[in-house]
Amino acid sequence: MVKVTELGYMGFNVTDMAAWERFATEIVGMELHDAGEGDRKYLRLDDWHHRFVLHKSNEDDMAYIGWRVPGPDELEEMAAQLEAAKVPYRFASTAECDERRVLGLLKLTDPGGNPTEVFYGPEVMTFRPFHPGRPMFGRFVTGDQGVGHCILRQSDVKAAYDFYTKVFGMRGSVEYKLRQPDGSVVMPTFMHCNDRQHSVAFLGGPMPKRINHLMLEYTDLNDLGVAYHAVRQHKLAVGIDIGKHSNDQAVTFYCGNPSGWLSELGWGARSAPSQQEYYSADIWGHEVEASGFGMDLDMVAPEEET
Ligand code: MBD
Ligand code: FE
Repeated sequence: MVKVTELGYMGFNVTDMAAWERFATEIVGMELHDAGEGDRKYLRLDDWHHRFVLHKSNEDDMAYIGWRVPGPDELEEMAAQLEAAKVPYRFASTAECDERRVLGLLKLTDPGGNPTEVFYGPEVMTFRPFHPGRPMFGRFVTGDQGVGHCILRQSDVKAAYDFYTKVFGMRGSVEYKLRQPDGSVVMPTFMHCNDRQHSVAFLGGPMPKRINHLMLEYTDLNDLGVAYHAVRQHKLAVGIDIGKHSNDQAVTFYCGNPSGWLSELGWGARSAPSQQEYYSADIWGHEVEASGFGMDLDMVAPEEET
């Protein structure tokens, strides 16, 4: 069976391009690459042509997500796996591949209705080294671990689990049982496809957008600190304050981005597990602060509860 190897890229539909450019570069540290196309701008995190595309739009949501396979044979095999699982898909045209700066591309939707692509052969601009949008102490963690992780909308978590394991070849499970103040228990599911502890996760239940958050990871704690300070200085909404997760053990915080969904910024994550575990709280912090981001999730360790 062929497996996806990384979360490679994403497209975002955005209403406020200027606000996104400032947020992505000045606060997060991404490199803006304007190819003069008018309706879109690129964001770089490493030597790839881009990792994210900002599309000028009248909605604020994820437009598409791209999962990588190693090469052309694996793309063909993935097509066969989609066929066998009766998931509708199509091979993208040469023009569509060029648009994404990849050699080959399949287009489909996941069980949650999220526009999903499987690709091989991204354009890597070895002649154009990553140039951060603001001074950085280190870099973004990418390479074999892909660009980061996200939480996507899935109305049927079982269907999502089956798709991401049986068709995309990922592994994972419920990793938390979080008892909430109202007595309910939230059980998020986390999936991995490489060393990154998770590349995609599902909360289940209704979500206003396809995406809840996208996590990017710094190699240097100072860059997380600089981002956190800038978010506080600019008085951006903080959905979940700084803390340390039990599953990936990353120090992270979540801030509202110009599209009104969350950008999780982090540092220090550990690798994906070889055997699954679950947790009932985070290690420290991660207090819910601003509500309205679909992450009013009580993850605070018992000693910290007031
Ligand atoms: C995460 O990255 C996350 O977003 C949540 C809710 C729990 C653990 C790790
Ligand atoms: Fe996360």
